[in-house]
Amino acid sequence: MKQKWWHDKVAYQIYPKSFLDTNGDGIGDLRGIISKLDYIKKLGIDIIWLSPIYKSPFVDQGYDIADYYAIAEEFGTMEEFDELLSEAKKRDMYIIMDLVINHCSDQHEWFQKALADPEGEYADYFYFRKGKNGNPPSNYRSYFGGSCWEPVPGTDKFYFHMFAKEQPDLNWENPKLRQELYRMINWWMEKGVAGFRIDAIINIKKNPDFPDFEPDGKDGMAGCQKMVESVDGVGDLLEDLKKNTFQKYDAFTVAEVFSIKPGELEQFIGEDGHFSTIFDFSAHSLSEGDLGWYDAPDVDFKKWRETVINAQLEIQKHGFEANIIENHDEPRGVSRFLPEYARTPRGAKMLGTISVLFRGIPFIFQGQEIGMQNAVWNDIDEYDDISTKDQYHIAREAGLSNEEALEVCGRMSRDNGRTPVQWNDNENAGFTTGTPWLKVNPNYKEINVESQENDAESVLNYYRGLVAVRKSSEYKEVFTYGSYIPVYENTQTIMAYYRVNADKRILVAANFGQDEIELRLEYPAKNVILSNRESASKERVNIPGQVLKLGSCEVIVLECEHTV
Ligand code: TEU
Ligand code: CA
Repeated sequence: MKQKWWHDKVAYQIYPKSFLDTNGDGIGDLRGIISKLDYIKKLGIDIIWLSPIYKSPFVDQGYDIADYYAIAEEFGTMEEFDELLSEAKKRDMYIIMDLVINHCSDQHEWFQKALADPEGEYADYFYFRKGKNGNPPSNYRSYFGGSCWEPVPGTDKFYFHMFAKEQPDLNWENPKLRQELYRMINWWMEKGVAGFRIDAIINIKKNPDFPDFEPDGKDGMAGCQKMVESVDGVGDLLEDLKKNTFQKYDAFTVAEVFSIKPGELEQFIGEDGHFSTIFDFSAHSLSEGDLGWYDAPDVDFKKWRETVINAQLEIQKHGFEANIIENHDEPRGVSRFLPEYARTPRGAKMLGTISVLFRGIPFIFQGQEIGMQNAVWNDIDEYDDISTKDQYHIAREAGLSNEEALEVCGRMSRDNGRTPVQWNDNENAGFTTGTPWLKVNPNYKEINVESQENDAESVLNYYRGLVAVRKSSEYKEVFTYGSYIPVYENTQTIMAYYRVNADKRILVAANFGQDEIELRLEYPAKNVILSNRESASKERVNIPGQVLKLGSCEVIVLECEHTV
């Protein structure tokens, strides 16, 4: 396999609005990010992904871009962005931007011009279609609820949007539009960004006929992803995109791809794939409801284990995926993937170890490194997220009470990942001196960066050690290129795997259960590389007689004898 500059990197996602506010307006900003670069560096991070910071009306928190060449005033200025780039560079870190090119904002000048002249050239930057007897052209339900079609005022036409109505989809069949986007991407590359996280990119290919699908809900509509799943040809668009942009710069690209067809992984992440990598969302899919969040199942340990093992085995045949336990669209991983007894610092370390040492590019989401958890939400008005509001209504319409619907949102809301980073135990967790745009999780007195800085046993210091192990000169090779081999997969509570290359065999083993477990080692132990056992009991981490004892929520990273 050809080695690439990003293969051995560790990435960190910043959700700027919630990271750190430095001017008291309650909104995180670029200054805040700049001031924490040393903190991020100390965590061992190489690549920083910034969720959108472009000019936007923030209907969908910046995923609705009004100007691809401007920084949102809320976040700062282009000068500050340039400063961020150069400060990151000084520290050997790379910045990647969020690239939202399936759609833009309805405030973008292209869309404004399209509305002003629905027969003109800009209308063809979007999907403007005649309705059927005054009804929308097709029965698609958007990802955020309601029809995908919105009337174009003063005409018999509708425009297409897969997300909010303020996020009109761009027409990728139009070569002019594509050129505009490529020019913009190259402009950011020239500026010095190292690449992009690419938003919702699988959606760019439409079926131009927009055929109706069998309704899948009481509203008589069908989820618009039905069209995405049934249409062919996205690969041609993605290749065109890559050749005209990323490839010329050896950029790092990580795409958000939810549905790819069987057998297509090679085309996406193989050596000549459309992208450097894509996120592994296999675990995320386990708590997807058929009808909405309200019928989303809890994550079952065995199902989760089987799913991520299969994903790892499949992915390594082709390349690398990006491993996450949470992001800005998800509840916190500790609250979602761990049973209640494990939602502790110990559990957070365990989950982090399993994820960070997987084969692939680890992405750590802001706050994950201190074990942030879901917040408690008492009222639907406490939420800001458009998707949460939609899901609340879906739940209510399905007959759930206010309390029940709130419970559902509390479990699943995207705002769980978006509450401000908990920096210290001052008011508003040190995030802002003003009023935070979204509530701070009240558990900030117990969970915050400052207290963890001073605690050798904290989740934060553990994560630092974990990333350091992964990147250490001794183990970097095996954790980057070593193969992934699952083990003990028939046990009740153990999640374990080997990372193996020509000269090393590492066992990563975690006990997700409540009782201590004994495992017979298949290969003699050489040394303990990492353990989440608290220091008072660390001396117990020796392995007499090849029997490994793992207490509840204990994880161990063990180098084994390796003979080839
Ligand atoms: O998300 C795409 C997406 O399909 C899912 O996030 C999903 O629809 C959503 O979480 C439903 O709750 C990307 C971004 O990550 C997300 O923040 C944006 O809202 C979306 O695209 C639109 O740009
Ligand atoms: Ca601010």
